[in-house]
Amino acid sequence: MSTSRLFEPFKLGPITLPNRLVMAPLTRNRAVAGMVPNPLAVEYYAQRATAGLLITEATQISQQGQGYQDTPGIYSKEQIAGWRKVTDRVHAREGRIFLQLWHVGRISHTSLQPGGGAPVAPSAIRAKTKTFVGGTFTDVSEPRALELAEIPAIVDAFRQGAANALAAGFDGVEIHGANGYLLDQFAKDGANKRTDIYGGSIENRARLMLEVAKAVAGEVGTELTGIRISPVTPSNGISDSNPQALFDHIVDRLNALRLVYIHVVEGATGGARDIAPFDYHSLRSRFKGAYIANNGYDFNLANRALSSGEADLIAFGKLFIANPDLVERLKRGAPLNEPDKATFYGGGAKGYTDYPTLEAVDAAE
Ligand code: 8OZ
Repeated sequence: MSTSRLFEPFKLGPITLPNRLVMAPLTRNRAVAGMVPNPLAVEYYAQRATAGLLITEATQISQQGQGYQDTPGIYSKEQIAGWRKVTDRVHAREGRIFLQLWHVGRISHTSLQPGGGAPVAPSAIRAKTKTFVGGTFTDVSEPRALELAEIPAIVDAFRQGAANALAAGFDGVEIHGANGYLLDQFAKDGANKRTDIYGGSIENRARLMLEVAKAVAGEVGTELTGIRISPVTPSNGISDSNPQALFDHIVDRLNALRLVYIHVVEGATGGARDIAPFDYHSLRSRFKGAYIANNGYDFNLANRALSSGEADLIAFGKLFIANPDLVERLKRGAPLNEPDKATFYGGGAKGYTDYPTLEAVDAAE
């Protein structure tokens, strides 16, 4: 048995996590009609309930906020009812689960948008990236710039999504401020060329993310509100000329809002950790709440980050896809299952709910 800070409890706002492992939000594209979570999601999340904290796959707060086929929502009664089954089963297994609130902004396709319209963005600049619709990867559509008058409704959709998440039984919510989606598009000057109060200076570009954080925290409580950021990721064609100054400012303001955690994707999401110089310690020291570190962590790197005090919690993505009992496996130093990329996005039980636990392996022997 391994002794590691990873297996020590952590108090996150009102809840006590039994360990420091977080299941990262992971898009799986298996929602059913009406963008209701797949019935298999109940078993998928429950299988992973020994994680200190589960964070759901990114979940759109409105139809406009959807950018890929078959991602679940949190804006209809049916979606809330579908998620309720997930939270009930996770809680029955004594797990804890936050819902990730998502608006994709320009990373979308007209075929997914209300009335077949253009996706919305800070500025009418198409991202050089693809989305997944109709079973294939397709260029994202040309977006239109949001009118100033439309912005309050977007903030309100995040707030309502958070209220719906609590109605569905979630323990809290995570705002998706990362990976080149709407809030990251507003924050970063590669995507935001606005000349109103939401563009130009760092203060102006950060405004939407901070308004959303304030509205969500006002709805569900600061102690149930976390946020994910990715200061230097190039995901989805995003870029910024001065990410350190931008995110130092954002994290100062998130600290003033007293959010319960920042969840930081360090480096290129799902890729190199050292893609660009960035001082993550600066964010850590500015923020008094919890710091969840993510991206390419394995057992050793996680231990180092926890023992040096660089992070409070570590989020694992691909390892949790393939290892429902990741906590137990790391504790025992047991071998890990390999994730199967071909079943990450879309499909059914294969590569979703059929990864074996150690217990299942032992029983079969
Ligand atoms: C992979 C495929 C589609 C979306 C993210 C929500 O990167 C995603 C995502 C990841 O945050």
